[in-house]
Amino acid sequence: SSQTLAPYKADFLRASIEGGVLKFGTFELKSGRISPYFFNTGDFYRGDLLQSLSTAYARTVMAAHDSGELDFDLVFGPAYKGIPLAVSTVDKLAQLDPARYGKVCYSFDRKEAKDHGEGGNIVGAPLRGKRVLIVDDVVSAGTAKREAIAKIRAEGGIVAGIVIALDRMEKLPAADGDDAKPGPSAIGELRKEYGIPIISILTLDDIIAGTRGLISDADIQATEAYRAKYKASD
Ligand code: OMP
Repeated sequence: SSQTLAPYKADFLRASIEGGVLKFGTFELKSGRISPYFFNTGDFYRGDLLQSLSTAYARTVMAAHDSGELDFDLVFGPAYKGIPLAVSTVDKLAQLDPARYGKVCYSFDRKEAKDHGEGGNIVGAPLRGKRVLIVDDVVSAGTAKREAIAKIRAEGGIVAGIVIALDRMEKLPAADGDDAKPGPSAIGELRKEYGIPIISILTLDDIIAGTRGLISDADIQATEAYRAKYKASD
């Protein structure tokens, strides 16, 4: 039941289902996998939903900071879906603890370089020499996060960690395309490769444990079958 989740996680999961952010059906993922569920942070576009989103990100960031797992100077949101995440998280951090987080900055990238006006590829605080916390939506196979890390490094930033809404707990796609084989987790490989903390508000296990009674049994069974097929071996 949702009792097993921290209250802010359970609230976030409930808001995600009620707001239609977490959907059940048939969805083709970026990786080509066909999933019975999809989590779209772009759908937190209503004021009350945005509040629950930014509260969940800010609480997660603060807990990781308090435990010593994460230290950072600025929050970076990769375009496009990361932009409202970074802005609303910085706003919420400053609101929840102004003494500690009032001076934390945000920035985001442009998808296309601008060659007039102020120029450059980054909007917001410059990244050079800064410890950069990436806030982003979902990790499936991990491709999108690799791109964001490369961009931050090219701007002279030091990637300090990643906070995401959902870890789908999936294995990396096999080189030969055979998804029946066991494989290491996409998030685990990112952690190892970059040596940074990657913290998710929710995991697929949380969704399966926390949505009982909120969605149909058929949707839960399909999601469990998907987990059995694609869950990483580590
Ligand atoms: P990877 O790059 O494979 O890790 O996929 C992550 C990206 O897929 C996210 O940044 C989203 O653009 C998209 N996505 C979701 O937003 N929600 C999901 O539930 C699943 C995906 C996905 O396509 O895997």
